Amino acid sequence: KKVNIIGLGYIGLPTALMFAKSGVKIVGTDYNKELVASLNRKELTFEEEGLEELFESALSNGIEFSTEYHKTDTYIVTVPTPYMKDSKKLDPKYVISAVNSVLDVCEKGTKLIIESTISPGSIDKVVRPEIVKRGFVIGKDIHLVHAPERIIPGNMIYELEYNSRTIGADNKEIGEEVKKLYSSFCKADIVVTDMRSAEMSKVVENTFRDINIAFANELAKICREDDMDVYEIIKIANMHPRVNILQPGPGVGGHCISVDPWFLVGDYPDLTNLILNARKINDSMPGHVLKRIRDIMREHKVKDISEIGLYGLTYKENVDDMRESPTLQLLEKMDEHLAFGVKVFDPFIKTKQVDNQFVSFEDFVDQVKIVVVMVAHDHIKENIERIKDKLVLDTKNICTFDSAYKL
Ligand code: SAJ
Repeated sequence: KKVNIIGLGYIGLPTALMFAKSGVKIVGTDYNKELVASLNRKELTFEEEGLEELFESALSNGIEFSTEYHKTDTYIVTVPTPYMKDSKKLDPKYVISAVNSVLDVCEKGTKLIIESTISPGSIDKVVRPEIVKRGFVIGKDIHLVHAPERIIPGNMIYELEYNSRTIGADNKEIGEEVKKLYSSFCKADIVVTDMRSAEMSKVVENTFRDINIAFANELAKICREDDMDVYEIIKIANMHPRVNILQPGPGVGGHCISVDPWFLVGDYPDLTNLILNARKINDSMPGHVLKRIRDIMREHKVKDISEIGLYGLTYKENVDDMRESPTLQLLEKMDEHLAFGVKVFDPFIKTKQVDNQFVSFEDFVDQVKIVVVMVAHDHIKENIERIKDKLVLDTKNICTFDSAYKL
């Protein structure tokens, strides 16, 4: 029987391809007709290291893509769970709609595996009621499983194979069956646990990283105050066997680390001082970058905003995803305080998604006086000599020359 993977985005597609490569019969479903058509034309929809080769193997193993749900007994839901900026809550509408579409076609005794990140408690609060409402008996007609994804953009294919995984299930036997399914490609440990622990551990992992980055960012601010070298200090501290501080930067973006901690803050407002403050520190970083830009403008008497260039629009290096990106947050802040006109460039952003501020790399290098490195793409590392004579604010500590200003 085939496994039907619902949602062919950043997580669903590589997962579907990996299953197919390992010999599992896969139908990938997405409601986006264009996306499905492009996959059927053998064209990938986003860039990721190793994805093309994986696509080839999956195609030769007969993977199918469709806009329709397939009648079968195993579904994996990898639809997006958008985040509502104002309420800081997760919007489960795509999960709800996927679950209902599965219920329309599935066989009795179906395993319904949710991989999408959800806020802890959502299986009970959101998913179960949908199933019960439709007259299905959970544990008999439908076996619910939560198998949160853990792969990192930029290294997804490797991590699919070598990261350990968590399977949350009501029923241990079903958990073991799902574990067997994922073992078709996952070489690492797969832990079977209860539903609540699976939901919670996923969010805890991302919250841990957010707090660690917040610590590094706070250190960067302290070091700025008295002109100390935060990178040197972190490097030395990390030589201690029990210290492992992450790197400061212009902010924390992406759809995961900057979002998931809010679920805990939302549900436990009285108990989440540390988590809330870590979020605040990381969210304050684009403002800190703006302050640094102002320092440099003042020092060098640069008055014209169009002489400032922001390098990098994506949320991190070597990916094409702009969700919650620190540069977009910085641009928003600049709009509040400065006139429009700062220039931007990113080698991964091909369309003019950022109005007419987006220029070619040639124009960028020609026209700006101050370069703010916001993202450490390989592209800028390879072209670092081209900006050597500019005033550079290096928020990612990649510059090989001493003249660069740091966070
Ligand atoms: N960042 C720093 N300093 C660092 C590391 C990261 O400022 O030392 C920034 C990045 O520049 C970026 C943000 O943090 O703006 C997040 O990037 P990331 O590479 O840390 O993580 P994501 O969001 O791409 O992926 C995370 C991963 N979670 C953990 O490492 C705990 C990944 O394994 C998850 O699967 C993913 O979230 C997810 O989907 O939840």
